[in-house]
Amino acid sequence: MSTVTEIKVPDIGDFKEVDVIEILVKPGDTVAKETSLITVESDKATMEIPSPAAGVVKELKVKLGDKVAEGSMILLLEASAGEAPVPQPPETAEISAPSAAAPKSAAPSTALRAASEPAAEPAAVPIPRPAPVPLEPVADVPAFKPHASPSVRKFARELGADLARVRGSGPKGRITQEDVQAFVKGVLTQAPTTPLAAAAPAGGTPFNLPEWPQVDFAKFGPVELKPLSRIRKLSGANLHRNWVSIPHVTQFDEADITELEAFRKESGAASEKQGFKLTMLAFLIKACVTALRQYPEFNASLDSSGENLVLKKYFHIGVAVDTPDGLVVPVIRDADRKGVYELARELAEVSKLARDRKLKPGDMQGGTFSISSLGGIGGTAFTPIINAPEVAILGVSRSAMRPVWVSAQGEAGKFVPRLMLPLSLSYDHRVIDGAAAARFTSYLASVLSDIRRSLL
Ligand code: CAO
Repeated sequence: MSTVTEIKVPDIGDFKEVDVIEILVKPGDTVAKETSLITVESDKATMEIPSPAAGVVKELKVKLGDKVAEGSMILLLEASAGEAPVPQPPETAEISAPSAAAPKSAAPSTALRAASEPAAEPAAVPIPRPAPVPLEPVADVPAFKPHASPSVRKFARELGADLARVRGSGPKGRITQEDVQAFVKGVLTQAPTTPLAAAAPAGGTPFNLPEWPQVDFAKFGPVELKPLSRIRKLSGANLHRNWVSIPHVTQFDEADITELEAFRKESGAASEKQGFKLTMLAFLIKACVTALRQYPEFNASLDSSGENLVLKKYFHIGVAVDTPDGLVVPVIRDADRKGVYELARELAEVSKLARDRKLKPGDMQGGTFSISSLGGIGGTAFTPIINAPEVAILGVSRSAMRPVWVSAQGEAGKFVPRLMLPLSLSYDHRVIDGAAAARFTSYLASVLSDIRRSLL
């Protein structure tokens, strides 16, 4: 007698709800154990959910666009003759979002991958690479990281199509199987494509740029090939997406932190006894929270329709941390409820975790606003890239003692030496106007010059 089993979404880590973006089987299909059933996608990653057993698909319980979570029913599976009943729930899906700490043992078919990361090939089934020359001149450098599910990647590989050249028509520019087919057809009928024109996000203005220059660098001198780290590839793809899809403007300002720096030094002894530094960054987080309360549209995200602003009533601040493998942005949660000592201690902990590659994906999620501080390194200003789906990021450069003209108070009519901190606020101009950004940075500067304001 055949057994019909409910196949459900396994543990998908911290992802509460994900979209069903592909259904890879239909009723009547015979599937083997590990055959991919559906592809789901979070804002950061795609994952194929494999069948935990062999059998015949009796009935689908999901459709495209459904939102599913752990335990949601996918389909009914009739076990093949001789098959043991399907164990439920199937093995836990491992997350491999941009974290160096992702477990190495994650099975490729169940691993949540960053959306633009190429799918790992199953070790036991090597897919022969076809000779792709007519479809993808080998010398071309992909100028855009393609966003496609593992099965579409496999399909493209089998056809020898370079996904970097395919325009995605799915949500968020995702490349579908139909897009790959259309691309191949276009190439075969000599349709003109350029890497960026092909890669322009769906619905966006296609770029029509000259081909990427192909240069044999070795012709000009000795070179060495250094593969990009996994973190750099993942963060690079996200930075590229954010850079091309958000209209950035950067507002520059400076804050007089003379008193704040003196206060920080005075108060630092207590934290040093406990083994951490009371850093300027902790005060910056505190001051940013005060400014975000005053200007809530900076602590917000556009919703997926692009028609509403989601104003967040919590203050989770992302902090860019430079690691030998690239940039990561752990999030300090509920910064509004923490004092500067607690923030400083937590900053020391997360930056150590980041550098030791021990951050978990959850440590980098849920941010509402980010700060990138290069002050300890140098520079006078820079233009940070917004960490989508946030709408603003504060860049901080190196403070310097400078003569400032005083026009009021006791020392009116004189230059006085003041410690000035350069601020660079990049914002999403779809959401924030220039005037609002200027108000935000001047308010922030006023809070930093008199930190008592953050108590008000
Ligand atoms: N101006 C002048 N000096 C500064 C400063 C500023 N704005 N900010 C920090 N410093 C000084 C500190 O006083 C400290 O000096 P001492 O060693 O003499 O005490 C030194 O720089 C190191 O500062 P810190 O230990 O307080 O570290 P931090 O809080 O500045 O930075 C962290 C911590 C994790 C943010 C930082 O290590 C880091 O990774 N920064 C890089 C972020 C980045 O790459 N952003 C780029 C994103 S866009 O590509």
